[in-house]
Amino acid sequence: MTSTDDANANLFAVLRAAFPSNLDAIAVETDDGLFYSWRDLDRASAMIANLLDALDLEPGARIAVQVEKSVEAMVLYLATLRAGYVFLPLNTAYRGAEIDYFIGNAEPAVVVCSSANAAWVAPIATAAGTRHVFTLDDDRTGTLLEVAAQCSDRHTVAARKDDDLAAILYTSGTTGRSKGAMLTHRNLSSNAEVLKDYWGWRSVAEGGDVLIHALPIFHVHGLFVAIHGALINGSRMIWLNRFDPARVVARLPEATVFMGVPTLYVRMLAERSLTKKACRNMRLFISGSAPLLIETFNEWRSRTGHTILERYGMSETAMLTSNPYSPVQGARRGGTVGFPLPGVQLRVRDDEGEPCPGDEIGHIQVDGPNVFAGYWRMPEKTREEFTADGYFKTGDVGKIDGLGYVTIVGRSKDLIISGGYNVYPAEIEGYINDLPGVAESAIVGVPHGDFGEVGVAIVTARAGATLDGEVILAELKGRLANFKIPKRCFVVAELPRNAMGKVQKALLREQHQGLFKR
Ligand code: MCA
Ligand code: AMP
Repeated sequence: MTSTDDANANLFAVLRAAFPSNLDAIAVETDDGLFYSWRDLDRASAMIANLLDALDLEPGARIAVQVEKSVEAMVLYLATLRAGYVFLPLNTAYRGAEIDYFIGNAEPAVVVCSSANAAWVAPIATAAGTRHVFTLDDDRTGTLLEVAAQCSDRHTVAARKDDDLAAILYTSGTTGRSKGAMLTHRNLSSNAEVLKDYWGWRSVAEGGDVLIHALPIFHVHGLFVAIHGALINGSRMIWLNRFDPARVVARLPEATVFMGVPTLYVRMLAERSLTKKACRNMRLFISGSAPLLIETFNEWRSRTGHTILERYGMSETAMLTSNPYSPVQGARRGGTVGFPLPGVQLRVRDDEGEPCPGDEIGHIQVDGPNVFAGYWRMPEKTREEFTADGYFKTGDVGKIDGLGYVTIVGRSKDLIISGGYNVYPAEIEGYINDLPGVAESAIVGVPHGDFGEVGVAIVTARAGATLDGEVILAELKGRLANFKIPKRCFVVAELPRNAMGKVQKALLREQHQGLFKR
């Protein structure tokens, strides 16, 4: 259903319209034995939406959420949509310095955090002017649910237009400081509708689908691509609050669709229980968020008989390209991210912004209804990231071959993707450079058998100071999300520089690339 003048463009209205007629059917089954019907999702999201409405918030108010994954956390997302507010998910690994920045930048009216973190999150929120702080834990406790239990389970979905904000997701692109990508109801609903068809989701009448959901729900992949994919198709989810390769493999025989970052596939391949028999009921394995090594692609196919479908997306755009689902559209080619999705314009330009002839490598630029509305309160930065004719500069470097397949060959932005999480060297270098005795630092990504790539720090000391790499890493712990902390830290006399005095990161990558190879 797309929005017209009379239809409500609120994404929740689009998803709710796809709920099966039998609301008592199971919508979500958790891996530890809880069952939620479609009616449960509708009632619970209505109760929390009524809680939010009772707070008398400004239109466009942000609801910041840093909680462990749970079905209730998903319901909070749905409630925020249906009440018409702006959902702001935050990685559960973020610590004080990061949360301080996000809440200061987004100024949320409401913050929902885990009870374990409330002691340090609440003061940050209050200092930033947040008037309401609730707790929500993954064992179905917390003040949010206690208050919502007193609210009505009937709620009229707030009317929202295509261009009204639905969510803000922080990402950093080139510079170290995170920017809030503003996503509208239409950005998200248009992408969900395209993927529903493109990935062959089957209606209940066609036998339906069952998605295994094992990704975090504070990023696009788990929050939008996976959840919207299931909900907009009325499909059941088998829900894991934390990824566990053995548990995912054990549930594969009951499922039909799985989505993961490459690390999840690498870890499942290490499970002896992963066999063709375990995958007999599956119809689709999707990978994205980071490059899928051709070795993983090939090993998965020989072990399970399934050819992984790799796709490419961003926080600013949701999904951009996908390998074909049906053989009629073409082969799924490992090492490529397939074709631009219907409605997505994708082009490759050189450093001067001119078209790259043939399949020459250049800067990937995109346009489409899924491309975000800009960075939150950063109009200048937003303008820099779009071309004069309105294409978004992805910061990715790639090419389009003669058959139309897109291949990502690198990034012009200084970005490490570790286990599917983005690590921005500039951000970490900033923290290290502020440590006593440090002259300067460079963070580079090196191959890692499990996470794909991880950060390694190379640091120089001020005159007269002596540094210890382990001490430097220990200093970062507790201040920054653990996944961002470099896995090794080397102290050197000086950093290699080119003629212009720029640190030669490529040289550092080459020096350390063998550190974590399997
Ligand atoms: C955990 N650790 C990591 C990572 N995850 N280190 C580097 N990179 C990581 N990704 C560290 C922890 O800090 C901890 O270190 C130790 O590993 C074990 O932590 P734990 O939480 O137990 O790790 P895990 O459970 O094994 O998590 C690994 C994981 C997780 C399951 C691969 O990283 C994950 O779910 N990644 C998916 C991220 C995602 O959803 N990406 C989509 C982004 P210590 O012991 O020192 O604390 S959306 C996107 O990119 C675009 C839009 C798109 O196209 O989708
Ligand atoms: P994010 O900051 O979470 O929006 O991450 C988006 C970035 O992830 C993209 O700009 C790409 O660099 C990378 N990415 C996403 N999907 C893929 C993929 N299939 N292959 C390689 N890189 C990818």
